Amino acid sequence: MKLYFLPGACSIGIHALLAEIGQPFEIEKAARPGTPEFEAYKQVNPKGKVPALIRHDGSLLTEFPVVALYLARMNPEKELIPTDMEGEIRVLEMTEYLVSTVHMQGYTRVRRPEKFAPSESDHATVKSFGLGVFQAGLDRAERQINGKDWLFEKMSIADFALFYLEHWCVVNGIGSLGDNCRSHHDRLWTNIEIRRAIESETITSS
Ligand SMILES: N[C@@H](CCC(=O)N[C@@H](CS)C(=O)NCC(=O)O)C(=O)O
Repeated sequence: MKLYFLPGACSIGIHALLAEIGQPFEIEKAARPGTPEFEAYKQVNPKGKVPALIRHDGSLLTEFPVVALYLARMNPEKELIPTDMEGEIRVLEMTEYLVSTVHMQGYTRVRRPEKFAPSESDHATVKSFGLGVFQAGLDRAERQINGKDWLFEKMSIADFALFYLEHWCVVNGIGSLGDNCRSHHDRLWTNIEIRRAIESETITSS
């Protein structure tokens, strides 16, 4: 299996998940739009995004929640997705919310306002709206953890979606973490396998 990543991008959530699972995998740096390497990367993933996973049979899998679910199902001994239907849909509901709303509708507005409004004069408004969505997501996660170690009773794929958002907050100073989210972030970040995996992204790409 091979993970295509961009250093520090949302693919760190899948990278951390692969490190937690502990089965062998490779990583390769993807390319950003506007770089000479991007056309070649689009031959691998026509969407041009990360995370992108090349599976054992050579096929491509994209979209964070789906890649995470696939990895959890492929490694059932790690119990990263509940096996009862109610448990499973609640974990998927949270994962989907964190990626599709908090990241794509919130954080992306703050970092890339030009994707939402061509006129620069609108960017401050777009960013402010995005920050509201992003912070509301972090606050919702904060309430849901409520003194537990994880979003649900056990560690699940949703924790890896929350982790990359928390990490962006810590590294880029966007939004703020409450005590539960801060401890949740640090619980994953101080896991040596996860830390090594994410730090290797910078080494791989230099
Ligand atoms: N819906 C996709 C979104 C992935 C996404 O937007 N990834 C960003 C990185 S955080 C990306 O590849 N950006 C490249 C770019 O557009 O420059 C998913 O869930 O995986």
